[in-house]
This record gives sequence, structure tokens and C-alpha cells, in this order.
Amino acid sequence: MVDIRRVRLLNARQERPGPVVYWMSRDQRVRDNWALIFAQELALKRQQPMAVVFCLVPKFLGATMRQYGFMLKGLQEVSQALQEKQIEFALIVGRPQDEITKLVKDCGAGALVTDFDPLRIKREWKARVANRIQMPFYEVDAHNIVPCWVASPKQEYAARTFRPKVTRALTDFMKRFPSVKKHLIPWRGKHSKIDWGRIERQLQVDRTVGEVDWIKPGEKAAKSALRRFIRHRLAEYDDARNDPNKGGQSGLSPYLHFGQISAQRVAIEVRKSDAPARAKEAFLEELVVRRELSDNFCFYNTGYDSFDGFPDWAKRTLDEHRSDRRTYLYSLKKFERGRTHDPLWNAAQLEMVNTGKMHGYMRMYWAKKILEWTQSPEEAIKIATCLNDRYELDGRDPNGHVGIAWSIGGVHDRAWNERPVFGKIRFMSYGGCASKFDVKRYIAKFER
Ligand code: FAD
Ligand code: FO1
Repeated sequence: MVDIRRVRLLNARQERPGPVVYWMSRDQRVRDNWALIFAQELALKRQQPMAVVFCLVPKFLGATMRQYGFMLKGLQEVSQALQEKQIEFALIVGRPQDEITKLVKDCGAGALVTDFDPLRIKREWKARVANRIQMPFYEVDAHNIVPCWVASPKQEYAARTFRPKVTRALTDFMKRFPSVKKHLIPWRGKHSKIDWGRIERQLQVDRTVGEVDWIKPGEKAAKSALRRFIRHRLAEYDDARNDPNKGGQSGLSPYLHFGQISAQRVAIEVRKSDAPARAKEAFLEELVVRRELSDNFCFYNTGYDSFDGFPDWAKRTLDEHRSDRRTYLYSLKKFERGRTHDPLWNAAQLEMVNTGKMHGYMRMYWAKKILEWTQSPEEAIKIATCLNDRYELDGRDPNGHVGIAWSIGGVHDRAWNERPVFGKIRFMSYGGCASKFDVKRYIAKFER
């Protein structure tokens, strides 16, 4: 049974007979998906058919072929896995408020289920759909181990204040996942045959940022990536993760971002492993505390992607230094091409452009230098968000907004000693990086 605290009702509509539809969006997987499990429970309780639908929205937050290609290949695997469970999967294209509303009306749905996402665009989609349909519309947090609204009723100030709350609730929510059953009540609506090749060819999307080949999309590939990480890299995670030359990270963020693997599954497997406790704790701190803290920030702070969302102390200190002279000033184009005076920054930019995944340690340095070399914090946020979301496979994610807000606006951080441009925002320097890892080696790997 899905823990009912994981479910929210988005509209106050009367129960009605009819099939159950799961509008899949953030959690694009069949295994370990609480939203899908909830939708099937609802359908079986009512002895009704069920279907899963994905609404493909071209030009989603500036995504390019790099992200759409990864996502669509993952969805193809979802559709095959659902077929084996005799669950109908439909892929529709257009605006959710039109297409989802039309689909649930055409099939006479009795209930609509979707997965949770704190991003503004998703909340707008759901509000519009909720107003146009006459059936109950449920939202299930299938992304966080502890449902966002359960972990905390408010925006948390720092990992320090959030950690005890989420850790306390963790045991309660780390329940075993029931597997999705074969759905023996046949879908009576029309059956859609999806021409994946045509969908990909016809997608109006920026194709100048191409797909990457070092990572295979989909649930199966995600599962083996997790197994490889646990077997070969988890044990050294706590010291390797801050050295971009060691490649000590899990590489899971594209899978987590598209929901092709459940964070709860990752946590269960990491906990079961025989890696040293220190390494497991360091990894779970990032996977659980930091990642779920990002959803907390985006869920409770409407300015999660703007200067307004910064804490007061940060806004004050950045305001005091608005007119400080910038030693260097670069345009979006110069940044994008990795044409600054700093070879380390350029190498990080080129790593992101060429691989779709910049090393986590470099992402902090990368964003902080954009603050240093632009005329205002607002412009820095804009440039960092645009480049991160254009090139990163894991972009357009609450983690991204928080990563940028931490780097530029001190979100979840504290004040440091004052300096030009940054004020009391934590500073990072080339020299600081050089004291932690072999910067020349990193630069040589990625320079032009
Ligand atoms: P690992 O170190 O193996 O971590 C495993 C998982 O833990 C990650 O996939 C992620 O879900 C979570 N995690 C790790 N570090 C963080 C963190 N600092 N904050 C929140 N969760 C974390 N992450 C994204 O998923 N999408 C983004 O667009 C993104 N943009 C960022 C921008 C900046 C400026 C900064 C400083 C960080 C950003 N991050 C983003 C957070 C973090 O850098 C990435 O999650 C991490 O590098 C992903 O690689 P990995 O899965 O191999 O990481
Ligand atoms: N979600 C959708 O429901 N429909 C889409 O067409 C869609 C496209 C898309 C492209 C790139 C990308 O990074 C994410 C995309 N998402 C889409 C949303 C995604 O599944 C995540 O829910 C959010 O980006 C993270 O919160």
C-alpha cells in the first residue's frame, strides 16, 4: 500500500466510475514508482482499467536534443515495460492543459494521478488541468524518499536544520516497493501505436546541442550504473568527490533527474553495500539531504530561480557591492564558448558542453566565477541557469536552481569574510582549487 501521506488531492472533485490515468512526468520509470503503484491500487480497488500517459512538451525550459533524446529513449523502455504488464501507454504532444484534459475526457477517466514536482511550470500545468477536469486529481511524491510536504512544513534555512527532520522520517518512508502487477482489466479506449522515430524526427527542438554517448538512457542502464558505482567507486566517494580528476561521483544525476531510477532504490542499495560507513554517509548526505533540500527550497520559495529567493543577509551584502568594479566582464557568448581569461573555468565549461555533465566540485567554482565576471547577480543567475540547462543532461532541475542559488546567493550557506563583488558570499579561487587537486591535469583534459 502506498503511504497516504505521500499523496495530495489537487482538486475537490467527487469520486466517479471510470478508468484510472497516470500522467507520468517527473518519474519516468515503471519500477519503484510510488505514483504508478498508487494509480494501480486505485484502479484495482475500483476494478477499473488503467493507462499511463506522457505529455511531450516541445521546447521545455530550453531543453535541447541532448536532453530530449535521452528522455525519449528512456520513455521507449517505459512503454515496453508497461506493455509486459498489460498497461496501456500513450505519448501525446502539446500543452498538458489541452492534451491531458482531452485524453481523460475522451476515455471517461474516473481519476487522474500524477507525480510531484515543485517547479513553477509543473505547478501551472497541474493547476490548469485541475480546473478543467471533473474527476479527482491526485499528486504523489514519487521523487523524494520523505514526501516534500512531510519532511518539513516550511522552507529550511540550511542542511543543518533539514537533516534531522528528513533523517528522522526516513525509516518510516523507506518502505519496500511492491512490484507493479499485470493489469488484467483490459483498456477499452483506443490503443496507441507510438512511432518513436517519427516523434524524434518531428520534435521542434534545438538540435545544435547533440546527444552524448558516454551514458546510456533508460531504467536498465540506470540500474547497472548504480551497480557499477557501488562496486567500484562508492568506497572512495567521500574524498574522491571533490577531485574532478578522480571521477569519484556516481554519474547518476541524469537518471535521477528524469526519474529513470528511484532515489529510494539508490539509498536502499547503497545502505546494503559493504562500503565503509564514512563513504556511505557522505553519499547519502548528498543523495538524500541535499537533493531533498532542493525540492524543499523550490517548493516553499517562489523566487527559487531569482535574486528575490536569496536570504536577506545575502541580498543585503550583494546590494552593497553592486557598484564594485569587475576586473573582468564577459557576455553569455564568451562564457558559452569558454573564452574567459581563466583556463580552469574554460575547461569546466568545455567539460559541460562536450559531455553534458560537469564535475560537481567544478560546478560551484564555475557558477561563482560567473557572479565575479558579470555586472550584477541577476545577470549571473540568468547566464548560469541558461548554460546549465542548455548543456547539462541533469539541467532544469530543483538541484540546479539550488546549486546556482547556493553559489551566487548563499542559499543554505553562511556569511564569509567580506570581499569585492561577493560581499560575504563564499568565495572560491583558482588557487583554492589548485590546493585541492591537480588543476593542470583537469585543464589538459578539456581544453579546446
Ligand atoms: P554524486 O556526487 O554522485 O551525487 C549523487 C546524487 O546526489 C546526485 O545525482 C544528486 O541527486 C545528489 N546531489 C549531489 N550533490 C548535490 C548537491 N550539491 N545538491 C543537490 N543534490 C546533490 N544537480 C542536478 O541534478 N541538476 C543540476 O542542474 C545541477 N546544477 C548544479 C549547478 C551548480 C552551480 C551546482 C553547484 C550544483 C548543481 N547540481 C545539480 C548539484 C550537483 O552538482 C549534481 O547533482 C551532481 O554533480 C550530479 O552528479 P552525480 O550524480 O554524479 O553526483
Ligand atoms: N516533463 C514532461 O512532462 N514533458 C516533457 O515534455 C518534458 C520534457 C523535458 C525535457 C528536458 C528535461 O530536462 C525535462 C523534461 N521534462 C518534461 C520534465 C522532467 O521530467 C522533470 O520533471 C523536471 O525537469 C524536473 O523537475
